[in-house]
Amino acid sequence: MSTTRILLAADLHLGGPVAAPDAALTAQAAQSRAQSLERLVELSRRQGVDLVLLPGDVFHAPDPPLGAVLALQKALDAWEQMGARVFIAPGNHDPWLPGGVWESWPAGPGLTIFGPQAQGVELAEEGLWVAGMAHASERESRDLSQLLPPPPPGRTGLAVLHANIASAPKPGDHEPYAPASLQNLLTGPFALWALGHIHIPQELSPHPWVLYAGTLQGAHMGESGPKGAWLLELAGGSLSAEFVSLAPLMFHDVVRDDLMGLESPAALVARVREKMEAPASPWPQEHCLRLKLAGPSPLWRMLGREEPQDVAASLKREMGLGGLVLDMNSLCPPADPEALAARPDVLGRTLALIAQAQEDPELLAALERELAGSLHPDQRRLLPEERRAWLAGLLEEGRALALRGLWQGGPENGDAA
Ligand SMILES: [Mn+2]
Repeated sequence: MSTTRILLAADLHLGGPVAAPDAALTAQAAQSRAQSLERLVELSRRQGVDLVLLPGDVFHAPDPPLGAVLALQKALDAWEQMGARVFIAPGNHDPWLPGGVWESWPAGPGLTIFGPQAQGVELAEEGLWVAGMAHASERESRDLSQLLPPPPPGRTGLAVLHANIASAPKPGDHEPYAPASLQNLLTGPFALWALGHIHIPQELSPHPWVLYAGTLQGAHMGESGPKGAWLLELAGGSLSAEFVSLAPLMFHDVVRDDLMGLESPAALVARVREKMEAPASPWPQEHCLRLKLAGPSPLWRMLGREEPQDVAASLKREMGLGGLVLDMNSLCPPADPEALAARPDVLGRTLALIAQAQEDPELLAALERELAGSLHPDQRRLLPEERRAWLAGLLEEGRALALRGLWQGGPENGDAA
């Protein structure tokens, strides 16, 4: 029984920016997208991959820069030499436009770039049918999944598409280009849906397989978690899938507000590490962490003694990180703010006012309306409810600031902590 090895990667965004969370990583960040593509090629070589599926946003823009074009051509040449067939289904960032980069791309013997007309390619030897199509604009509104030609009888169908499934978990808002419904994919004639667009790798179904490749390299701290590609094996009609972490820079986003029991900095580091998901990668990765430490902590004095950047430098070094963005604005002493709010002193009055604003939606709404016009453009752009949430966060930070600056208590001067 012959086995077909398939590599699925999407949203390479070649030519697009990657934010370096540390000045020392600037050069590496600039190279990380091209480098992740090199790793993809090397993985294909090591695994003897037969098919490479690239469902869109291969380029970050319809007119990609020279470096991005050269990087892709080099990869395609390498795949051609290996005898791998490559299928590209352009997405919303790199749509197929007349006279654009895809129309003029040099043909290769194993290369299929799907165009604005749905198309199926028969691979008779493997018994496969690979179907796909391109976004024809930067705002594709059609459900392309329903336009793909079904596999002929006796062929296993693989669909390659850049599409938005509304029900799939995604970070924040995602533009609903080429909307598709999972239910339609599940009842359709394809054995595999190789999807691009959402940057979180995910398996939406194992039968048929519905997979988002995720992006190959996160663009910034907001694109946290493992980024890489799926390796699939197709043998006798059954498919298996394994995710391989490839991104040269891996971003992590960790919030810890459960710090009360931690009495030593080493225990704090261990608690943070617990939340840093880091699957093994065949290649070295720099790990960059956005860390928010919040709430009451017996370590508040130690962490507040130095400048925050010095605390961040020590944690970064201890944890072997490439970059660390540390937010301790909501860290506070292990005091009871409710009890303190009853006191008639400055701290008590301040805490009482903050608590009032936190508990009374009317007061918060009034504050939001009063401030809306005079805020920074970043906050003026927000919807009223988003601005209220932002203000609520500020109140939380203000409470921590008041506790840190005005609290006189603690066992060392006879006040109960
Ligand atoms: Mn996209």
